Amino acid sequence: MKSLWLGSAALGCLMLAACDSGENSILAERQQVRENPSANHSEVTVEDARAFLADAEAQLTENSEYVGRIAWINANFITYDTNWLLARAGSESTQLAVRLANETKRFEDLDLPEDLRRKMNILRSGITIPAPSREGAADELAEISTRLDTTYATGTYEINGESLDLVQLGNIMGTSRNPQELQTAWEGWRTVSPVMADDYARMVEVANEGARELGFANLTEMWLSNYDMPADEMEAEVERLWGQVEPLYKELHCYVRSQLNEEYGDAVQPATGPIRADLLGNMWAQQWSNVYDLVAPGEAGPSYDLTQILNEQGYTAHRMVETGEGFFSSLGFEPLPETFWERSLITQPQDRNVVCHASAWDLDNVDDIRIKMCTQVNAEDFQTVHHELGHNYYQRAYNQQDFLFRNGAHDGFHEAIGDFIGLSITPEYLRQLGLIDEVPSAEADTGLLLNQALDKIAFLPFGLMVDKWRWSVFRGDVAPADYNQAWWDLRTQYQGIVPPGPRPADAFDPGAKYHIPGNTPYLRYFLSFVMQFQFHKAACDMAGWEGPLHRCSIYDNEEVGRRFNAMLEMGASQPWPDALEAFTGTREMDGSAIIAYFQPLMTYLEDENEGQECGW
Ligand code: X8Z
Ligand code: ZN
Repeated sequence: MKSLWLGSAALGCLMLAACDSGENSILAERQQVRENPSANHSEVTVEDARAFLADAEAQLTENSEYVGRIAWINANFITYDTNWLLARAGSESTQLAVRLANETKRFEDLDLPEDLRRKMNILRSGITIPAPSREGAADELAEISTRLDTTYATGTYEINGESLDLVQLGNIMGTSRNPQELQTAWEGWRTVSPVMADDYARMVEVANEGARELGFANLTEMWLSNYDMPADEMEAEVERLWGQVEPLYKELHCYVRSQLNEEYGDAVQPATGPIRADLLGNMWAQQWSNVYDLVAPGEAGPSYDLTQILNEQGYTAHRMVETGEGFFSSLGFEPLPETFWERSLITQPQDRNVVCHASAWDLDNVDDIRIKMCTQVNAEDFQTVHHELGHNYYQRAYNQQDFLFRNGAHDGFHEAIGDFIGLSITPEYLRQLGLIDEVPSAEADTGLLLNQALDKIAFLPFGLMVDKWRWSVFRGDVAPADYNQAWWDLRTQYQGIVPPGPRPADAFDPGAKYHIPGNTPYLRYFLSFVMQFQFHKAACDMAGWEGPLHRCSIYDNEEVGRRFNAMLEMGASQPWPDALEAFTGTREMDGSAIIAYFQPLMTYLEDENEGQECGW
C-alpha cells in the first residue's frame, strides 16, 4: 500500500505491548513532549530516548491502523467522500510523523544503543513525502496526493466510442500487433496525466521544504538515506550494480530491435537507433514478455504459453491466488488467514472505481493481510499474484518485531520476496501442478530464458530511470517546464526507446506511471530485480541443485523455507547486509547471480547480434 513509512504497510496491535509496559509513564512522557518538544536538550538520557521511542511507536501503531483502514476503503471505493476522509487522515498522519521526526533531534548527540539509534534514523528519514511543520502544509500535500491518485486510478480514454480504462488499454498494448492501434492506446493513456503537472511541481516544492526541515539537502537525499549507508554511497552502489547488468540489456535490446524490425518493417521500427516504445507489449515498455511470440528464436524447441494453459484449464483469479499460497505452504509457511480470503479484492468490480494497481496490505500489522488486484487470468498476473503474496508473507513473518522494525530489511527486499518465489515457477513445477504434461527438453532453454529476460532484463533500465528522474526533479536540476523532456531523455539514454510520435507541449508522461502520482519510490524495484536472483541462486545452492539456474525450483523444500523465513522474521531490526547474509552468506548486493542465470542466453544473443550495430 501507499504509506507514510517507506515500504511499510499498516499498523499493529502493538497497543498490547504499550499497555503492558508502563502505560502511565508513557502517557506522562507523551504529555511532556507535547508541551515542550525541545526541553532539556542537553540533559536527555538513554532512558528518555527509550521512553520517547516507546511512546512514538505506540502512537504510530494506533495511527497506522486508523489511516490504513481509511486508505483501504478509499482504494476500494473511490468517491468524493472517501477522498475527503483519506486527505484528512493522511494529513494527520503526516503531521504525527513529522512531529516525531523533528523530536528525534533532541537525541542527536546522545550515544545510543544500536537498536535505539536505528529507530531514531527510521523516524527521521522514513517519511516518503514529508510536510514542513508550518500550518496548512500537511493538508496541502495530502490534498494534492489524493487528487493525483484519483486522477490516475479513474483515468479513461475513448476509442471508437468506448471509454477504456487502464486495464483495457493495457490489454491492447499486450496483444495488438497493429502499430496504429498501439499508438492510439499508448497516446490515449497519456492524455490522463497533463492535468497532474502543476500539482506535481507544487508537491515537489513543499516536500523538499519538509525534507530540509528534517536536516536533508532535499528529498532525494532523504530517500537515499534509507539504506544503512550515507546517501552518496548508496547512489554509487546503484551505479555499480547498473554497470554490472548493463551489458545484458544492451544485447537484449539489440536482438529485440532486429526482430521487431523484421516484423514491422523500417517505416515502423528502423533497424538502428532506439525502439518505438509502444511496440514492446507493455504500456511503459517496462517488461516485454507479451511480445515473446514476435521475437522467439526460430530454432526454439517446444515451449508452452502459460496464459493459454491457465485459460484452457479454467483457472480463475481466485484459483491463481490459491496456487500461490500453495507454493508458500510447500516451504512450510502457515496458510493465509481466513480473513485474507474474506477481505482481499481479487478481481476488478465493474460497478465502482477502485485502484487497480496491484498491492499487498497489512491492516493491523499482525495478520490482517490482504491483496488488492484486478487480476486477469494470464501469465503476467500469475507472477504478480506471487509478487503480492511475497509482501504479505514478509509482513506476517516480521510481526513479532517492534513497530518501527516491522518492515523490509530495505524496500528492495520487500519487492524481491514474491519475485524470488516466482523464479521457481519452472516447467517442472508447472508439471507438478498439472498445468503441462511434459517438461520441455534442453532445446527449449533459449526460448525459456529469452521469455524470462524479456521481463527481468528489460526491466532493469526502467527500474533505474524512474527514480533517476525523480532524483533530478527533487534536487531542482530540472525545472517543471522541462519535466517531460527530462523524462524522455532518461528513457532514451537508459532504455533506448522513443515515443511513437512527437509529444504534445503539455505532456506529463511520468504521471502516466502509477508510482509517480502515487509517490512510491522506484529504486526498490531495480534493487529487487538484482537481488531476487541472489536469493534464487543461494536457495538453489542450499537445495544442492546442480543443473541450470533457470530450471531450479525450490517448491516443496522446507529446509530452504526455514532459512528464508529466518531472514524474513528479522524485518528491519538489523542493517540490511545482516539480513542478506543470513540467507545468502554475502553482505553485498551483487549482479553476478542474474548474470550467471542468463549466461546461456547471453552467449546466444551475442552470436545472433554478430555484425549488428548495437546501441542507439
Ligand atoms: O508496482 C509493482 C507491484 C506492486 S509493489 C505490482 N511493481 C512494479 C510496477 O508494476 O511498475 C512490480 C514490478 C515493478
Ligand atoms: Zn511490490
